[in-house]
Amino acid sequence: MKRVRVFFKGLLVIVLCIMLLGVIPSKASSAGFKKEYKMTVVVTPAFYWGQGAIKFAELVKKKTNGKINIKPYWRSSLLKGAQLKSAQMVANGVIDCAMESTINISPVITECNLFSLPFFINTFENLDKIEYGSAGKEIFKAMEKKGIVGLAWAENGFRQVTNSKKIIRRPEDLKGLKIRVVGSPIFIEIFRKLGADPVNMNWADAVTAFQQGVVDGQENPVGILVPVKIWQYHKYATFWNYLVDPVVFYWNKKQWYSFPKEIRKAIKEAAEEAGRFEKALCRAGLDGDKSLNILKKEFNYTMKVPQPIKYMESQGMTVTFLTDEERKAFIEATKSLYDKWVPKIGEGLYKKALADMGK
Ligand code: X2X
Repeated sequence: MKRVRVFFKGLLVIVLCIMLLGVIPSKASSAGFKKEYKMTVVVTPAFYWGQGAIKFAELVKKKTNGKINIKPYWRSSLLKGAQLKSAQMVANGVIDCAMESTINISPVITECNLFSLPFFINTFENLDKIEYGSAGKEIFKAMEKKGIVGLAWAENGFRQVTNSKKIIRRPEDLKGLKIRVVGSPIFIEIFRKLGADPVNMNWADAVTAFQQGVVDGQENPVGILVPVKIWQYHKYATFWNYLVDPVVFYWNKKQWYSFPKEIRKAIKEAAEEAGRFEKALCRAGLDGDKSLNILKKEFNYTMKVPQPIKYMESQGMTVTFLTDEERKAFIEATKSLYDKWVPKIGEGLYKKALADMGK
């Protein structure tokens, strides 16, 4: 009888051990992971930027073997359209992550206004030098201090002005034009300096404003202008590369460092790859064959609109490029903003950016 009891006790111990061994590893592998990680994005999948967000979510799922599922929420819907609140909401953990423009990050990370200094960074080469140079690193550090971790750079692009009234070649041409801008102070100040009448509005409301003619114009890069079919509302575009709009993949800091190392590595790699893809979409046809080739060779992707400027013209738009002389007048008109904004951005960061560009 005693032997039988010992046997059953032993059996029970073995069964319990097997159960524990089975349960513990599976619990550990899913421990701490949410069913869904919310990502805020200001645009929709119709835009190149939105395509980059989809690519990121797909790559993260693949590289983490399905452990991390990111769901993009389009048109800043988690923020009721208030795109400028994205960094604050990711920093406080209400939203897990974002793929956002530096303009929309700038209320929390003042350093991000570096990219919005008028006529400061004029070429893709200079932008890359800054992003992957000492200034870019300093911006990521500033982000960490405020509770968000920058994972990789992506892009919206150089912003160009469009309007329904006239060709813009000189600051005087902007006089009195109602131009929709993001509600970031530096944008309002730039357009006031140029004599325009800036109207600040979230992107979620902007298209209706174009349709109804509430505003005469707006400014955005090709990656927005082509998908939104801006020619439906505006006949005139001036390509002046007056400032640039990078996009950053970023994550709530507390959550980020709670992830195991291999998960962080996988997500970061996904962000870098999705960023490379999305940057190429936004630059396609604007940097010779470079980005078109990246898309074809690395991503097996053929661009539907490989020549965006010609395409805009074929849709009836008049696209204007400034001469150096004309450009100078815009530089002169906005130059005083540096006195106010460089100290806010940080003298040190500004100098690093200049050095990164070799200036
Ligand atoms: O609001 C805009 O213009 C947009 C979509 O370009 C940004 O989010 C900065």
